Amino acid sequence: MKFSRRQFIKASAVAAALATAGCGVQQPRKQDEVSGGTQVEAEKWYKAVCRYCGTGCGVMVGVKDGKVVAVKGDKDNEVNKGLLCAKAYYLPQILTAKDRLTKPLIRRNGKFVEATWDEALDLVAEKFREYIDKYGPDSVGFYGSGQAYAEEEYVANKLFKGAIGTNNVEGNPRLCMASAVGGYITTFGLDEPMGAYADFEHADVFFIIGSNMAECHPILFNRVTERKYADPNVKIIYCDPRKQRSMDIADIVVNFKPGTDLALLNAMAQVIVEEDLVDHEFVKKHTKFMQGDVEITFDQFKQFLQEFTPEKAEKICGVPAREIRKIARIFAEPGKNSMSLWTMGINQRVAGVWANNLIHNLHLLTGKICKPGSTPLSLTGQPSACGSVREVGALSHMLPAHRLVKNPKHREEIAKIWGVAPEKISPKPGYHTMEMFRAAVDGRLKALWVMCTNPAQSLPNATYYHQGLEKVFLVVSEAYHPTLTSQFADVVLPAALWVEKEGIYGNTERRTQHVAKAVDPPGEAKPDVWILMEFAKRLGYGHLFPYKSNEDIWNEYLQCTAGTDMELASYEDLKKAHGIQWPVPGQKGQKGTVRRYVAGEDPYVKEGIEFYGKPDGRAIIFARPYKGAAEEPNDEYPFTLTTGRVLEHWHTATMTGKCPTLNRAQPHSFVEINPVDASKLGIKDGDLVKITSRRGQVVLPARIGRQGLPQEGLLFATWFEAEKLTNAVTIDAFDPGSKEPEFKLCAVKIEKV
Ligand SMILES: Nc1nc2c(c(=O)[nH]1)N[C@H]1C(S)=C(S)[C@@H](COP(=O)(O)OP(=O)(O)OC[C@H]3O[C@@H](n4cnc5c(=O)[nH]c(N)nc54)[C@H](O)[C@@H]3O)O[C@H]1N2
Ligand SMILES: Nc1nc2c(c(=O)[nH]1)N[C@H]1C(S)=C(S)[C@@H](COP(=O)(O)OP(=O)(O)OC[C@H]3O[C@@H](n4cnc5c(=O)[nH]c(N)nc54)[C@H](O)[C@@H]3O)O[C@H]1N2
Ligand code: SF4
Ligand SMILES: [Mo]
Repeated sequence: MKFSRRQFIKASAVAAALATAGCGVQQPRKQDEVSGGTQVEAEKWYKAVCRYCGTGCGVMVGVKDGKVVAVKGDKDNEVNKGLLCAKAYYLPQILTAKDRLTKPLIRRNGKFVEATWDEALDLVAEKFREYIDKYGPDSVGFYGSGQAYAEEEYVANKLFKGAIGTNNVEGNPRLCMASAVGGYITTFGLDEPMGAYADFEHADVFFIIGSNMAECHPILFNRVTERKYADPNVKIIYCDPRKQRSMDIADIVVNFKPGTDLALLNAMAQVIVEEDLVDHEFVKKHTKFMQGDVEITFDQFKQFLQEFTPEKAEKICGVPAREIRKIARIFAEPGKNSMSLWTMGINQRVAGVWANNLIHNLHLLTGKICKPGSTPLSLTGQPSACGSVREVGALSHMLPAHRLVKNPKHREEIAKIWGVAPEKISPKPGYHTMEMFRAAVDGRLKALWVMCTNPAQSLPNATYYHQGLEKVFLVVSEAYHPTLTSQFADVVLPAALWVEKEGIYGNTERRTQHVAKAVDPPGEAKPDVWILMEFAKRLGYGHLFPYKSNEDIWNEYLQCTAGTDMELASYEDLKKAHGIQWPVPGQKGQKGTVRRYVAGEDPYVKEGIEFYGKPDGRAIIFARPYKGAAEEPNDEYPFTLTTGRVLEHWHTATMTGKCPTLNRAQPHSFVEINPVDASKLGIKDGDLVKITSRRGQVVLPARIGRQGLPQEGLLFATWFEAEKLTNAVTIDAFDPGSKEPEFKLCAVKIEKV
């Protein structure tokens, strides 16, 4: 059966609507049913979490004869209450794809040959040891993922930082969440949101910016939609330089010029201050104002905002002043609850941290925070960017449970738990992601372990960094071969995938969830934890990794979280519960914490609201000046290129590309062009278009006048197809604070080929 994209989306929407309309949990769709064959009844069901987005939907995985035959929504999971988006139903197919890697591979004379685990791991250990001895521990590095389990990232972090002695531990959340982390830390002193999905049902206003929720967080989008249906007075403000599917539900669409968010957000604050929509009591009690490192007064802040009157902002962002006033008034209306949601349109920017600060400003000025329905909630992309990387501290400047490598007390605490000498952990932050791959190019980095990510396709300015992947001794742990990254590898290690192993994910709303092992991995594929521990043994660090199970690893990690702001739940409780939100003081019980910083909900607050991440308990309202894109269009490169996602595919499509229905609905990467620009250039829908930047080029089929509509001068390209490297074009400029690159904006020219 041929399934068009329209039918596909309709089917997902209908399925979701049916389930919410009281038809209960959706009937499990069998794997064979999905691919058009006969139905198979599952014999046993296992509790797990969807493999894809940071929404973190609970799933039940049905198994028969050692094979996953069905996936259905977990009705006891608060996140999705039994609902799933379409991608999840096809998950069984990713496990049995033909290109699953089942044996280690070693490159010999330019060709990959099969090897035993001993051969592969001995070789890897020998090479790493050689480089560490010759050039020091900082000549090696680890690049992991917000899609790996927390235990996997914990073991890798400990191995590299605590045993080998280098802080060169990074991961793809740097490309994704780093600016959101920077925003929460600078404004509130601690990472991760105070709010939760439970706020959806209490919000009167949704302010959504730089986020395509319908395609990227479908179940959360469904919750927004439900809220709107339940109460028609609910207002949805949708801000994005490109019109997209999510806007179907919006009351107000704000189509501002790409890269001008800071002006728009400051102008909203200006209106709030000018029209005195400020909650003065809240501001006095719980906030202070800062410009850079200097504390300023409310009046000075007001003065600063004079640069951003709606009239002045209109000139920068192209949004009529009256529209800016209108959305600011709706957001700030006294007595109403406002919830902000944002994703990569805000984070993947050279001013990503500042844009995050400005969203927080709106909530702090109006006191619309720490109450049901009033909260700034950054949507996380990957299933465990929070759980496995932000919390485990698997970035180059961090240690577990929100600790920093620079802090001697933090190093000492962690060294003690890890059983290593405190001097072993270096006080110097390692290379951040872009620097790590640059170091591979210029020879500072000699050996690199890549786990559960596909950087050859997902890094910005990718072709440049391919030289580095070519040069370093590259170990890639992967579920499939070939991928764009595994092609550069010296050794490829076959990894168990998703429910072929157990593990912990942590989603957007501080919810920690256990994924049960349901089936065995194919061939000789192994869980990443096993692979890393075997590697550690061969380097002579086996004694530091005595774990017999994932629970043993978790118990050690729990010691790191004890007494911190992010105490986690016990493995036993996590196995039973359908997700538990931290902090969980004492690590016992399944209650968890829905909202932070507020008495009655957050166990660490005795009275009222307290932003205890800051020494004085006050959150900061920042005066942040305007900053545009790193690369603005000019005569030679007259277009702005932005890049992003579609509903059907997950990133580099190594997984979703194995599902025939998803592939049929969305077979190729494409570039959306505004019809006015297209007609000027004589480009028609379906024509091949060459996109060229200062860094590289890619040829993609044009899409004109279909569902996504970039404004004039803007192009939107997808990057899921390995054969068409969109990231050859994107820019590797990054935010100086978060080091997150600006995937969302660069200057290009286009021509019909
Ligand atoms: N189906 C699917 N879902 C996914 C993923 C996937 O690959 N596929 N990936 C997951 C991951 S890891 C992530 S990070 C999220 C990403 O989720 P989103 O961030 O929602 O998705 P994107 O398509 O990357 O970009 C979102 C929007 O940013 C807008 N944008 C471009 N330039 C600007 C700008 O200057 N300012 C603003 N405000 N907006 C701008 C784009 O027009 C686009 O609509 O999705 C997660 N969910
Ligand atoms: N142009 C452009 N580029 C972008 C972005 C953008 O918006 N525009 N977004 C950025 C963002 S937000 C993100 S999060 C990144 C994502 O980029 P990547 O992380 O590079 O993309 P994925 O395709 O998710 O790669 C995950 C890989 O892990 C493998 N895998 C799956 N499960 C396992 C496992 O259990 N173990 C192991 N060892 N391997 C496994 C998969 O087969 C896949 O190859 O891309 C970034 N790149
Ligand atoms: S919304 Fe995200 S987590 Fe939920 S089913 Fe869809 S892809 Fe999976
Ligand atoms: Mo992401």
